[in-house]
Amino acid sequence: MDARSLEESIRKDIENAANDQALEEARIKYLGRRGLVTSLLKNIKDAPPAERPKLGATSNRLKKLAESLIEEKLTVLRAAQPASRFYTPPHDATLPAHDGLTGHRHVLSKVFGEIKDIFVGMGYTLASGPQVELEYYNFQALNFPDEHPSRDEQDTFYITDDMLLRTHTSPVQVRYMEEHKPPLKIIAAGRVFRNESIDPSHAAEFHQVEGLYVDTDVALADLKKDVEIFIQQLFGSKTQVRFRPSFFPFTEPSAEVDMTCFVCRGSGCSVCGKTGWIEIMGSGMVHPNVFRAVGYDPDIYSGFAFGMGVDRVAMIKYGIDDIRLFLGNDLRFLSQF
Ligand code: 2NM
Repeated sequence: MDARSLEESIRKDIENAANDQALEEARIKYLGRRGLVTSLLKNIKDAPPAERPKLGATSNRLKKLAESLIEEKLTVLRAAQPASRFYTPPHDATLPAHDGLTGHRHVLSKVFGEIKDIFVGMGYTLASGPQVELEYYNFQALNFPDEHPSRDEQDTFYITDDMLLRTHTSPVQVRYMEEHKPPLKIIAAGRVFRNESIDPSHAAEFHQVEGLYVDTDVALADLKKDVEIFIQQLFGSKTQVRFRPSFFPFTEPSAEVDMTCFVCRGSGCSVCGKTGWIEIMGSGMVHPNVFRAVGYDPDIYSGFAFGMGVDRVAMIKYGIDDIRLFLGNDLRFLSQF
C-alpha cells in the first residue's frame, strides 16, 4: 500500500469508528505491534539507503496523524456518552486541600466591639436590659408626652397595653439610674424595634449604643469633649465634629452630632451628599423630668446622654448602602468583613 492510500485508509477507519471498541481496532490496525504504520517504520532499515530519509519522514508523519486523529475521535466519542459510563474515583488525592469553612464574628458585632472598647477606655461601663419593655420605661419615664407620635401603634410594636418591644436603649438607662446613685457613666447597647416601612435605610430591628454620664456639675462642654474623642478614635484624629440644635423629649438642650465626611474630608462627595458632613448621633443634657422619674434631684445632678445606631455607624464606616443586609444572612455579604 502506498503512502497516500495508507493515509486515506487511516482517516476513513478512524472517522468511521462508531464506538471505543471500533476505535481501538483501528488503533491496533495501524499503530499496534504488527500495525501497518508500525511495519512501515520497521521496514525502513531494509529500504535502499537513498530512500530511507523520505520513508522515515512519511512513516513518522502517518504515525503522528493516526495518533492525533484517534485522540480527537476519543474526545468526540466521550462527549457523546453519559458520564456514568466512566469510572470516577471517589476523590482525587492530588487536589490541594480545602481551606475549610471557618466562621467569624458578624460585622455588627465587630463594629459594636470597637465602639464599646473606645467608651470603656473613657471610663464607661456596659449596661443592658430587656428587649420586651414596659411602656413606662420606654416612654413615660423618659418624658415622652402621652400623645407623642412615636407611642403610636404605627411606630411601636405593642405586646399588651403596657408592654412593648423597646424602641431605643434609653429604658436601660432609666432602670440603671433607679438602681444606682450618681456619679455614673454607662453605655447601654442592644437590639431595638420600630414598626417601620422597610427600605434601604430603615429596618424594623436595628441596634443602638447610648451613653449616659450623671454627676454634680456635668456641663454641655463635657458632652462635646467625650463625643469628639469618641468620633476621632473611631474615624481618625483629623475628623471634625459639629453640634446642630435639635429636639428630643428626654434631653434639653438637644443636638444632632455631625462629623466631617471621612471619604472627602469635608470637601463634599457622594457619601456625604456633597455637604462634607455626615450625621452620626443624637445627644443632649438629660431633661430634669427624667431625673425626677428616677428619684434624682435635678437641682443637685446634671448629666449628658447621646445615642447612635450601630447599623448606621457600620454603614458609614464600610460604605454599605442597605441596612437590610445586616440581618439578611447572605454569606456573600457577611464574609466580606
Ligand atoms: C439619643 C439622643 C439624645 C438618651 C437620653 C437618655 C436618658 F436615659 F438619659 F434619658 N438615654 N439616651 C439620648 C439622648 C439618646 O439618641 C439619639
